[in-house]
Amino acid sequence: MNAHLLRALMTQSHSWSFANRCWQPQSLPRLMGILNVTPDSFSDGGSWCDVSRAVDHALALEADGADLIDVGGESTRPGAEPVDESEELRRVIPVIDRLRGQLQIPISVDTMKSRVAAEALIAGAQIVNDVSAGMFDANMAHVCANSDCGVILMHMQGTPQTMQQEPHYDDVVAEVLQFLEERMQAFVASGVSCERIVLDPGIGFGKTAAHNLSLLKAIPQLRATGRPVLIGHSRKRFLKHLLGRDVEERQAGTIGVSIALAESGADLLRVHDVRAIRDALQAWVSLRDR
Ligand code: PMM
Repeated sequence: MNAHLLRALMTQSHSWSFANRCWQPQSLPRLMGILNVTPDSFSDGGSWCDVSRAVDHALALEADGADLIDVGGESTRPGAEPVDESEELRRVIPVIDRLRGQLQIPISVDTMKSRVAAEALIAGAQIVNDVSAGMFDANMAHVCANSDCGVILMHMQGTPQTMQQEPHYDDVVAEVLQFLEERMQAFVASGVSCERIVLDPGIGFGKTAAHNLSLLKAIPQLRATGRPVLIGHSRKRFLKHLLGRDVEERQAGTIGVSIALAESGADLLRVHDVRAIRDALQAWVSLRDR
């Protein structure tokens, strides 16, 4: 299918349809609460490896106002070692299994592996969040096509092992957009309707601080694809560049960026500190709409 036909088929409504749900755009971005069941993620690594603690944390994120929970079993921080499939399955499936029936909100699985995605969908996840947009595992689009799950496609230059070595773009916004449109076309060609797809420019994935800032300013261009846009900026390293703060001191910076992203129309924010960001956004929008 060519790009013009694909554009013509797109609704431009930015609604997101998956698993018998249809999420329309709303005045505030929806919040994806982060649950990393990894020993080595950059900010919360090791905190939620025990299944019961992970489940309690997911329930707390829901109570704090998360709209969905993202469960990941492989760290993608710069330089992280890859995790083999059996270990990733061992980390995420029991958690998703326990959350099914306890959570009212949908679960996404943060994985680049089609088998992990497939098992997670069986266990109760309704969304696949693939930070490689199907580039790591060519079977990912097929697994998604065989389900009615939501699909998040993210841009990354290189791999987590190499991506921060020398990120380079001639025009970061144009190149990220082109990649995301091509990956969306590939998923559509495999049988995933575009209404099920969300796009993410991949903050921190093979980007300098300047690249990240350009992408954070490009929400309108990203949304011109017709698809909802997710941003994962929470506690990330560009905030060190902006504020000089280490990872445990980046909540205020994350909140400031969240408000700017809400103002420019981002549809979903992937965040650690759900309650603080929910409160900040609600206070901001109450004043704005008064
Ligand atoms: N960032 C991380 C992991 N998964 N998924 C999406 N869609 N977007 C992101 O920006 C993203 C992601 C790395 O951050 P973490 O270690 O805090 O989970």
